[in-house]
Amino acid sequence: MRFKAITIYLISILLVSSASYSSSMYAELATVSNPGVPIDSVETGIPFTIDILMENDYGMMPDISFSFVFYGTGGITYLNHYDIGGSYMNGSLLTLNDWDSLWDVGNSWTADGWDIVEPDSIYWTGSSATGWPTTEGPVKYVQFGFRVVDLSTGQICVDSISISGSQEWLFEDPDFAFNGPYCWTIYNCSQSVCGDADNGGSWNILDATFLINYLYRNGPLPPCYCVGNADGNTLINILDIGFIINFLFMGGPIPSGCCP
Ligand SMILES: [Ca+2]
Ligand SMILES: [Ca+2]
Repeated sequence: MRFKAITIYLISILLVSSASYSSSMYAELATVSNPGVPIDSVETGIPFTIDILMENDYGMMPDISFSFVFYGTGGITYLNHYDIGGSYMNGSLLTLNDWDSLWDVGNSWTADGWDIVEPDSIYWTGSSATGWPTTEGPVKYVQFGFRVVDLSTGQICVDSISISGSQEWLFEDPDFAFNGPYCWTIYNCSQSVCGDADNGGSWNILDATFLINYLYRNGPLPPCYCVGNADGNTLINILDIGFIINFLFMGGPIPSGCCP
C-alpha cells in the first residue's frame, strides 16, 4: 500500500509540474532610450515600456485571451501612457513579431479606465484560423509605453486581473501562467543627493561598493545615474569611489556637483 501511495504521489507531482510548463508569459521593464535591456528601476519622468513576453510550449492554440492591470504603490498615483509608435491606445500599445497577423480571425483590445489615474486595465482576445504555433523560448509580443510624472517614489506594478461578468478574461485556453505581480521601483532623482550612488537616502560604504559593482562587476547603473559622479567631474569612474571613501572615512570634501 505504501508503495502504491508513493507512486500516486510521484505521478501527481509529475502531472502538476508538467502542467506548469504548458505556456507562460512574464513582464520586463526597459527604458525607451535603451530598449531590450531589462532594468529593476526607472527614474520619474523617463519614458519606459513594460514588455510582455510569451512562450507557447503547449502546442497550437486557436484562441486565447488575457488581461492586465497596471497600478502604482507608495506615492505613485499617475501613470502617463506614452506614445511609443504603437497601433493602439494613442500609440502607447505596440505589438511585435507579427502578433496581429497571427490572430487573423479576431483580435481586439479593450481598455478600462485607460487614463492617467491608476489603476488602468486592459483586455485582449484573439482567435486564429491556423493557431498560435509553438515558440522556442519567450517572444516579446506586446509593449506598453508609460512615463511616471509623480514627483514621488514608489512602484509601478502589472498583474493579471479577473473580470467578473459574462466574460472571464484571465488567461483562458489553456492556463497561461503569469506569476505576477511584477513591480519596478520608481525613483525621483530631483530629490537625490550627490554621492548617494545607490539612492538609498544616505551616504555610506554601500555607495562605494555600488560603484565598484557597476564599474567592474557588471552591476546595475546607479538608479539616478549622475549622482554617482561624486567628485563632480564629467565621468563616473574609479575616482568617484575614492572620493566617497575619502569623504566617509578621511574627512574629505562632501560630494557635490554630481549632476550638471
Ligand atoms: Ca547610499
Ligand atoms: Ca566623477
